[in-house]
Parts: sequence; C-alpha cells; structure tokens
Amino acid sequence: MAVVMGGRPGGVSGVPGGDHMRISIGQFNEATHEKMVFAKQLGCAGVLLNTPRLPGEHRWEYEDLVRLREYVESYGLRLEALENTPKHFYEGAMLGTSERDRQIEHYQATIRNVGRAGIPILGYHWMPSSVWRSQGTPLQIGRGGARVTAFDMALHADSPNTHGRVYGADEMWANYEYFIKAVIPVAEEAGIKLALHPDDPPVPMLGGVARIFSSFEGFKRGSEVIESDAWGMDFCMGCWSEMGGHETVMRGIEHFVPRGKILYCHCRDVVGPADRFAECFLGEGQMRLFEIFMAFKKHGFTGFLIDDHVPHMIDDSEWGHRGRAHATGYMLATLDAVEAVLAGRG
Ligand SMILES: [Mn+2]
Repeated sequence: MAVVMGGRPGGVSGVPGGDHMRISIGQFNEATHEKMVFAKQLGCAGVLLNTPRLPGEHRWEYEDLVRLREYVESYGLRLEALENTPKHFYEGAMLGTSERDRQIEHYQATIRNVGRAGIPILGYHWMPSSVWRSQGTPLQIGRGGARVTAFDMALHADSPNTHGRVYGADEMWANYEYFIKAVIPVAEEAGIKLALHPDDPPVPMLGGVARIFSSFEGFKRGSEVIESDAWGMDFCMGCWSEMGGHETVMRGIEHFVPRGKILYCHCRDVVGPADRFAECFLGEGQMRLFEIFMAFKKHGFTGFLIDDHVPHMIDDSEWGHRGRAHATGYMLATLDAVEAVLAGRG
C-alpha cells in the first residue's frame, strides 16, 4: 500500500493547508500508522493529538516532540496542535498550591520545546476537576440506540469536593491570571499559541471548583487578561451549544473570530442546556451547522475543525471509527457546500 507520501517535509510550512478553514481529526493520544492512514483516507488536512503519550513526568522534551511532528508529516498530514499536557503538569497552577511556580517553570519549558519542534498550538483547559458526565440516565441512549454521553446536574447534587475544599470563582480567576501572565509571553517568544477549551459541562461549579470558562462573558474576560496574539481558544462548539444553543455558538463566532481568538474548533453538538444535555450526531442537535460554517468563513476563520466526542455506533471501535467517519464526512461536506455557495456555484 502506497500510503506514505514522498519525503519528509521540512516543517509545518512544508505540509499544505495551514492558511484556510479545513477539517482535521484527533482525539487520540498516539500517532499510529493506522490513525494516520485513516486520517488520510477520510481526506483530513492534519491531526491533533490529545494528551499525547510522551515521556516526561513534569514537562515534554524537544526530541520527542519533533519526532512526533516528523512522523505525522511523513504521511502528508499537518500536526495541527497538541491538546492538553497531562493535567498534573499544571494542576497546582490551577489551584494556586505551593507547587505552582515550579510547575509554571516546567510548563514554560514545554512551551519552548513545542515551539522549537515546529508545533504551532498547545491546547489546555482550566478544569482541575475535569470533564463530567452522568451514568445511568436514559439520556445516554441516542439515535438508533447509539451510545452517547450525557450530563444531568440533578444526579450530582451531593457530589463531594474533588480538591478538599471549595475553590470559588474569584480564586480561580486569580490563579488563571497568575498562570496566563507567566506563560503567554513565553508562548509569544516560542512562536506558538495557547488554545483554551471551555469548562465542560459549563455550569458554575462542580466538585466544589468554580468553572470560570463556562459563558461568553467568561471567555471575554479571559481574552482581556493579557493582550496577545498567543492567547486563543479551542472553540468547543459542543460546550457553546450547551451554554445556549445555536444563538450562543453564533455569538461566540461573531465576537471571537474577527479578533483572531479562535484557533481551532471541536465540532460537536448536544440537545439540552448545560445542566441537562445529551450529545448527539451532527445534524440532529441545536446547531444549524451550515449557517455556523458560513459564519466562520465570512468572519475570516482560517483554522481547523475536528470532531470531538462522537456517538458510539453499532460495532464501533473504542475510539469510534464509525462515529468519527460520520462526523468528519459531515463536516467535510458542509464545508464543501459553504465554499460552493460563497464561490457562486450553489
Ligand atoms: Mn471539546
């Protein structure tokens, strides 16, 4: 099978497709031959790795990062971004513990290494208590019996504190400002951008930890902490849909795309609000995807979109090849339609 394309390109700029709205794929932690070929066969421009399995207890090293990029590029794919270091790399920074300064120093070193390795974006989140979903609710049964993730706040009313005590919004904001002011200048120097994912679910507090990136206002405030092109967002449309459906997704696009703050997107949808929602297939949720892609394009978005959590289809793999093929094909076709209309061909 002739699947490896030509020689090794000479860096991010050596792989085409970095300057226009495009569809990539991700949400795996190891760049295997099978994943690269699957991405290529789907017609994706590149890949994103989520918490890649790299050596290092406290930070990532240059050699490992550059090897990863070169491997991805050997398939003619861009390594679009790395999303999330292990949480423990900066959990002390999120909580403002005595580990904070040491962790920030390591995080700065990771940023420098990511930049030197030619990887343009590092994603992160501000959720010490992580993503929450509910078990044992009928919301988990999707179309045709597909298994989907769901959240029902009523099932978590008595959840204990995940981090020993309550961390309120003011404290989480102060910790965020301390962290971001320390790392953004390093990202600027390193030539990379940091992409912030929303708190999922976007409710005010879970496990006693305030979730400050759970609204338009939260992101607006976050974007104003430090004035820099290196500060940006991983616009998780699923979370924005949870925050208020189609209109809220559009509001986020209309505000943040013209300011260059949306670096890439998770393309996912739900049915229901933040405190009681179920994930679903693209096309059966709250967003009108064609209008959303049209808005991205009209406002000048030049980043990439990937699927996110996808419904688990019959006979699907653990990673969800079937669900991902559906979501990715849906996104590719929607983008194709938008481009045809804008070119006066539809
Ligand atoms: Mn997401």
